[in-house]
Amino acid sequence: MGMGGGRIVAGCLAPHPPHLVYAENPPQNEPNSEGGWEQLRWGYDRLRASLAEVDHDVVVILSPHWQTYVGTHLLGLERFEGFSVDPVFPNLFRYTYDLTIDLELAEGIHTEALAAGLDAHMMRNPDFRVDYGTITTAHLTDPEWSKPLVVISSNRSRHYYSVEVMQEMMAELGRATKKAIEASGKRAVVLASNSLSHRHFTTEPEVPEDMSHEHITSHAMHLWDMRIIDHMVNGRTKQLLDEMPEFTDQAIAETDGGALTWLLHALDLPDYKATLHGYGTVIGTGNAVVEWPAWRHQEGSA
Ligand code: 2X7
Ligand code: FE2
Repeated sequence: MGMGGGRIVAGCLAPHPPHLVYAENPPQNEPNSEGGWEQLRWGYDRLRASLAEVDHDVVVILSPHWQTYVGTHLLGLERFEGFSVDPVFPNLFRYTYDLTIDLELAEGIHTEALAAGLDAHMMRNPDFRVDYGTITTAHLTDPEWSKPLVVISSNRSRHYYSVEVMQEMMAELGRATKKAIEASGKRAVVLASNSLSHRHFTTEPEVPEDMSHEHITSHAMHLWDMRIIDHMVNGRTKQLLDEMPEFTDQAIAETDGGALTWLLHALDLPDYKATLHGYGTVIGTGNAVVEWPAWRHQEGSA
């Protein structure tokens, strides 16, 4: 791990539709499927192959489905075990998890967040049920669960205040995350667990994985998703951040949880091109699997 070499080696947009876990039929998930959503699952195959080439010690995730209203929370015990059910799709996602936390780094981010003037808390309840967004993103990026995690909540400032306040607070949290990773001496992969446009169909086909029903909910949602992806793959981070409030409002985007804003600030506003590993819709929402290969832009990295 090399003390002194602490850094973010890759950052990813790694969305969490539970349908993707359902479609893979892993032993941890109860329901069985005939597949489905292959475009996105092939995207995750490519992301996993890419991350396999990047030496790292820890994976840091921010999920929009761990929603906190009094500050940012971090999982604060070495291990969390339990059974996670998606409340909207209990027919698809009933997953037995057992995850390990890098407590030292979680504490480091907590300390840096407080030092930056943010409110932050460690979650020390051993019976706390980890949200399905975190579990889905962790599973899809590493089905072996081979690395310890740091798990960060989504402070819902977009909902109790405004989308602009969400941006400011998540920018600060991103900078605090970067600082703590650098001080830790560890090499981290950082994951924003969110979809892009997020208008859902309100009914499901009889066979949920029947792909003849799957498409984006509207042309407007498609245009927004393509615009945001174009910014990412061309290194236009600042423009993306400028447009984030409008995108979040107009595309009902899951960027409302702040994960993408947090990630882009943790990566220090990258001006290099991100790699698009895949795009696809899930029950009408837009989802992109994207990687910022930070290690390629750091000296002495391999
Ligand atoms: O949480 C989700 C999501 N973000 C996208 C699609 C379908 C279900 O759950
Ligand atoms: Fe979601």
